[in-house]
Amino acid sequence: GFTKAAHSNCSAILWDNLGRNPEKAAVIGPAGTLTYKELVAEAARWGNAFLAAGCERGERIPFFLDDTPVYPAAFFGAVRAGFVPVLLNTQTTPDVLNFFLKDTGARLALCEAALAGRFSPETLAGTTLEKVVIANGEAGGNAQVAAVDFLAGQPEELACADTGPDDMAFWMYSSGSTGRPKGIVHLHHDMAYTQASFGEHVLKLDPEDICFSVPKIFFAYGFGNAITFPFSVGATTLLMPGQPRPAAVLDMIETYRPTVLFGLPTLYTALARSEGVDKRDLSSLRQSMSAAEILSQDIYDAWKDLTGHGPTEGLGSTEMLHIYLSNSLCDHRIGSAGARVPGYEVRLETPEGKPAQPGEEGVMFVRGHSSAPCYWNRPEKTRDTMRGDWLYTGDRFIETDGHYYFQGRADELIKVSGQWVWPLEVERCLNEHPDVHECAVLAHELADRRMTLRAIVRLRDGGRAGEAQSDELRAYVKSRLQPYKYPRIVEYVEDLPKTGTGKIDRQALLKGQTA
Ligand code: 3SK
Repeated sequence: GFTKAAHSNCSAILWDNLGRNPEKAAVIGPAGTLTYKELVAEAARWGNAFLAAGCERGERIPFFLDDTPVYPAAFFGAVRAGFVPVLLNTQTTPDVLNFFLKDTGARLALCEAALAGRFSPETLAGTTLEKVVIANGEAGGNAQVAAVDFLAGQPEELACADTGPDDMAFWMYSSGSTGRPKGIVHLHHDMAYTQASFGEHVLKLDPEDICFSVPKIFFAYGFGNAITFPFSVGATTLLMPGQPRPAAVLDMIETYRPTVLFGLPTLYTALARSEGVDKRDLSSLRQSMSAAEILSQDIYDAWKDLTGHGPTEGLGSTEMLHIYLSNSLCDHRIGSAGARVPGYEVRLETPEGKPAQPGEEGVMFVRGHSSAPCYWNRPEKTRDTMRGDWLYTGDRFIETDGHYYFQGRADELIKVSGQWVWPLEVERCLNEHPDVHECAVLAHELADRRMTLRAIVRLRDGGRAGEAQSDELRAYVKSRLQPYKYPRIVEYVEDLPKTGTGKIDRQALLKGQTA
């Protein structure tokens, strides 16, 4: 059966551990270890510090943080005191960070010391930001205060704000089809719902489990893996700050012996192909989860050879907070995103608006109580996506035997390394390069089924097609956009095919036709 707990404040997910296992390790890792008792005390200090700083009920507090114990402490302190953490991607470019600060209307933000330079005067221009609390290091500029000073003298007990299950609890941002990110609003009852659905029915953690989410906490996927699920059952989370390079991830597994690993296909590919992986001790892992993209049979098999189990694949969304389609350890169909997770309903609709029949393609709608009610300040986007209590996913699927097979996006967004890329943004960037006359950027499926970007470029006169030029174009995109948006494949053409109205004919390019 499916039982749902509706927390009136989602900090109960952490605080409930005081009554059952206060001395148990809640967080471990290179940035520090905290028991549940210690983590609750830290969270209380954060909540009290936000109150002392004059934060008001419902006020948004952007988090620009890496994965260390500060993240759960500040998150739970903020929500318990009635504030709204906004979990920001730390790869955000200055212009988008400036937009986030304006969109949230924040007065106070948290920033990792190593990233403090990102809060430059240009980034703060036109925003209402007054103070930046620097975590895990020293404060620099005038609006900055170090977390140690911000927290000094704060009590280790915190009364819970008078919130209700349907009150706004936290936000995450998703990149949108127009390129302008959308603030996704989540409510206090949403975390418990993901635990009651995916957590209890697929993941089935035990208090003895140690979870290791390589995707960071600011991703909805990482947030559930590293926070919601382990804390809901009194298990332990292993937090790894910094770049998750394969060797570093393998070192973490050997040192901290996690039992459940969470990653994307890109991670499993990198780990399975990394040098010396077969000599590493991966014996602590009992399950590995993969989401966001399709995993190839090769990598599934390679991971199974290394660990005794293939990665369990699922699919979710930031709007739904976590996974609503999933395989499981005992029922895995390779190439499928899985079956409906208990607690969620899904339906496929044909382009004519009719229910798709088994074997027929349709766009997926999903329904469940972890669904974000709206995008912040975006009524039209909200109307497009949140249709009654159904959420329009834009993902095309075919259902066979209750299992769903991804067929692509209904619009043009492309998911690369688990993150959405709008090809137009990359095209616009490339078009600014002095050697580019015009270009088109398309999705390209690699042999192992991961998606990447393919740029088809017509150079200006004098431009020289070749590897040096391609390297320069890739570096150019990486320096201007978030690095994962670079086109891995660059091809050159004399001319690009055009439609009758003079637009680049993307359909023709997809069919392999050039002008
Ligand atoms: O992309 C996904 O599959 C996903 C899974 C869980 C939570 C969030 C997302 C976007």
